[in-house]
Amino acid sequence: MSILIKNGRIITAADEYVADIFIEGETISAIGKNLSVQADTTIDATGKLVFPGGIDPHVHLDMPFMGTFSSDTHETGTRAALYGGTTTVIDFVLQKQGHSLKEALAEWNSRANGTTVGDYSFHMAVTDFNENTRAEIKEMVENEGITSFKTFMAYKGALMIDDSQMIGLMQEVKKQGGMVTVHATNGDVIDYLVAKHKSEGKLTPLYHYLSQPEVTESEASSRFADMTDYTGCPGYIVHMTCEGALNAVRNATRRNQKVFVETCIQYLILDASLYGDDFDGAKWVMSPPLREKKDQQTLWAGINQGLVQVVATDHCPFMWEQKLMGKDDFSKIPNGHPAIENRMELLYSEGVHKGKITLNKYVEVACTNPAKIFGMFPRKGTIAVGSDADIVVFDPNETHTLSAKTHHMNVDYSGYEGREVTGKVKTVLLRGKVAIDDDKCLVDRGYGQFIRRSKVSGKI
Ligand code: DUC
Ligand code: ZN
Ligand code: ZN
Ligand code: ZN
Repeated sequence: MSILIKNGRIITAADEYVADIFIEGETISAIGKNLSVQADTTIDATGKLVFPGGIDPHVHLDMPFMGTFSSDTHETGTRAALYGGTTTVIDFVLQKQGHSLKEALAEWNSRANGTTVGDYSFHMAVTDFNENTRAEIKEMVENEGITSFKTFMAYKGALMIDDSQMIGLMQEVKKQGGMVTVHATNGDVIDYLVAKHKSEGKLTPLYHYLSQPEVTESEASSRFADMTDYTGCPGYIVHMTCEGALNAVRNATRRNQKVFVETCIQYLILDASLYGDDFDGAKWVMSPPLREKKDQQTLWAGINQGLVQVVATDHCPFMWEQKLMGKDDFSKIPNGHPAIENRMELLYSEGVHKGKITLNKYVEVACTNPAKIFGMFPRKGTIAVGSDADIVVFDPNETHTLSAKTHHMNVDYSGYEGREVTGKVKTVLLRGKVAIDDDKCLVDRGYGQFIRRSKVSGKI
């Protein structure tokens, strides 16, 4: 099976040029002007952008959390991702405290293996670091192709580890060639503020936001950076939202330290004014919460300064019925927001179309850097001879309106209902197969493959 994509404007993190791409089997076999090849299928990309399939390294599919499960399965979530131009996702396996990493991986494999539509990998969330866990880190890296280890500095009693566990984990992960990633907020301070607001009868979604002030994130980001500096372990801070936290990383650069930073699309374009005085704000109850306009400015600047390397989603959808679990108590609203399908189009529309980032930067933060940081490059994340043929053909001018009525995520509301975007995903290839064409999905459940990842160096 061969495919020729003709005459598109090819965008990578480094280049922009008009050429043809020839695909044989699952990989790109030639790139050039006016290629003279015989292809089974030809796609005319004249006037379109052609960029690598998006990589979303932060999604939660079918995840047990806060007494329920996130509502997208590995099937529905990866299919929705494909509709939105994201061909590979990295999902989180959660160790149960008191149990092993292997048990957790078996549980996630039982839900994801053979059910995904798009390609996927796993981060391992270490929620209980002890001598048994230590011995399993090497197995994860060497045998399972899982090279990133997620930690939580919040959610005490379920997910949080303390600083002594963090240091021990970092030392072991460094030794095995992996990376430690972190949800960096100060869980003790948040728990104190949650309890205080509840005791005062302050129970609406607004108080979710007011229980996680900027300082909880800047303090934890700074502490995490200090611990990675001390241990020498490669570090990555997920879903950064604010100026204070980014300045903690900026400070770390002054001692010549490198800490990777991810933000998510919602923190770039939505702000805390959405937490009004009624329950509607539950749509945006996520952790950390939305912040201020000044934080959006800092994050866009951080992308252009190279301090923020990745734009992900933290996709963690819940049906409105599930959100209602917290209708009388904000602390019972399942935390999370759906965006796996919207990230690439929103980042194009709000970032490239509005002149905040260049096209090359767009590809870098949405495709190339996630692949490099997490050990999938150059198989994923670029358009090059020998790379997987994961490709998006994109119309930069077509406008459309986002809505729960038309999205493919398994969730009955949209955080972006009625928002007009400029730019539309037209055709998506995954490993040499046309997966999406004109709003139709042409690959089945089970087409997605688990991507084993390489050891990482903390350098890109
Ligand atoms: N934050 C969320 O909003 N959802 C899932 C986990 C997290 O840290
Ligand atoms: Zn067990
Ligand atoms: Zn988190
Ligand atoms: Zn998350």
